[in-house]
Amino acid sequence: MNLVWHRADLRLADHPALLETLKAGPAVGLVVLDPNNLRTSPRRQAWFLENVRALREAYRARGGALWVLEGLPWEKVPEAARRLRAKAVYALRSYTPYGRYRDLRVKEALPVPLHLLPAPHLIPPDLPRAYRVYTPFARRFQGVEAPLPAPEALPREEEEGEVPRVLSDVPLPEPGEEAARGRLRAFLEAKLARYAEERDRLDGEGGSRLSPYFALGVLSPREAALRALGQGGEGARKWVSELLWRDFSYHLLYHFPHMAEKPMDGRLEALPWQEDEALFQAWYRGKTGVPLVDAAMRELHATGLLSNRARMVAAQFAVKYLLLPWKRCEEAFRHLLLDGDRAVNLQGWQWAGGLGVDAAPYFRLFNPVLQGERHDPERRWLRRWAPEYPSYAPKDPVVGLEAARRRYLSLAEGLLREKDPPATPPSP
Ligand code: FAD
Ligand code: IRF
Repeated sequence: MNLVWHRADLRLADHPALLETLKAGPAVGLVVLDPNNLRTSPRRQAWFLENVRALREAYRARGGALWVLEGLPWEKVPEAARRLRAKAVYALRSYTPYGRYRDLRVKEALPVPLHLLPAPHLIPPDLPRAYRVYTPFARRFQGVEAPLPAPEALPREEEEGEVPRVLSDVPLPEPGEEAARGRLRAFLEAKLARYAEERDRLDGEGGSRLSPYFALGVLSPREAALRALGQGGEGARKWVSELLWRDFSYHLLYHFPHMAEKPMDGRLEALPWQEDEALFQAWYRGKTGVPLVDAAMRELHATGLLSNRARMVAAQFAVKYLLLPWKRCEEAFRHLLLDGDRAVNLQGWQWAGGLGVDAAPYFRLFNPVLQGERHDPERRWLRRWAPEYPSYAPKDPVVGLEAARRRYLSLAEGLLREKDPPATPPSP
């Protein structure tokens, strides 16, 4: 008997560890409900748990069994291995700091080998060469390898453990691999061709809304990319480039784990971050008086989802216009998102906040008025989420846009100039 341990890969298709386990003989699936991962909002707990339940159903439908144990992985994985007399445990490699720490501890605690296989990505995040800029990273993309099939039948075994129910405060998408695949199909049919033009819409209608599935590995990015590229066209290329941004996020956090705590450009740590509770609450609750930012934060609270454009503006507003402590904002934002993912969210915040990810220049500031007018010209999205505003013009804003913009530019310029190497060596 062997064990295949699912973590952020709650699916049966394109799962190298599952197939490898089955080659070695009969196997049982395992999910460990890890308090370190589940210390998050009810909506995200519920989304994870509902996808575990769907995975268990998929195991059952093929005759197999998924064990669900609650506790610390370095206790529960060895416990499951002992009880099943497993000869080995298989899993897909994790690239995040906690994932790597956890896997080391489990390895040490296990009396049998833990085989970690490369997880399906479009570009392996752990490329030995560390890229800080997206374009050269994305050039390493050489096409998609064919995804692996899901096993048709799984070995019979007793099930163990219950999947708890948690009540979500937002409606959840339908969980599970089949639902994800259905959504992918619908997106490819109806929206992919116009993706390049429509992806910036503030209402998010141009995108696939597959991110909550990708975040838990319910759908393999290889399967998604292969189908999109098979359809061809500019929309497909653009969409796959967004999936590459996802891999780039894991790549960054893998090589620069300190980006979880500090700006990638360390000089910007010295910005005068405003420890101002009222200001934070105004941003977090969508009460800044800046219509685009307020609509974004309210949609996020109400749905757990938000378009990329609205995320960029809301996050950048917190960092550059309000100078709010960006780590606190990043974390609060992540706990509201159904797709909230440490690596991707950190990349998004550091990119939008101009904190040193990619080549995003510090001096670029989105104007939330123009952004609204351009990407929601009929103001339908605005009316839905912040109906008190007749237009994208600020109304009693917590900061004046122009004054805040100038304050930020002069602060950032000062810091970035200060520690730059002098152009000519100072004379002795
Ligand atoms: P589509 O447009 O259909 O794109 C397809 C897939 O590509 C997405 O599902 C996602 O997996 C990936 N993707 C798309 N855009 C990006 C991007 N900019 N960076 C990395 N991957 C991308 N995405 C998350 O999945 N989790 C997060 O926690 C997260 N936090 C973000 C925070 C900020 C401040 C910003 C600016 C962006 C963040 N994103 C995050 C990226 C992006 O906004 C979402 O992935 C996207 O809006 C999801 O919608 P979709 O599924 O319709 O995407
Ligand atoms: N992975 C687990 O193994 N166990 C859990 O209980 C997890 N809960 C999660 C909850 C939410 C909201 C997300 C992800 C998880 N994950 C869990 C997947 C982790 O991202 C993955 O295990 C990673 O390697 C460790 I979103 O941080």
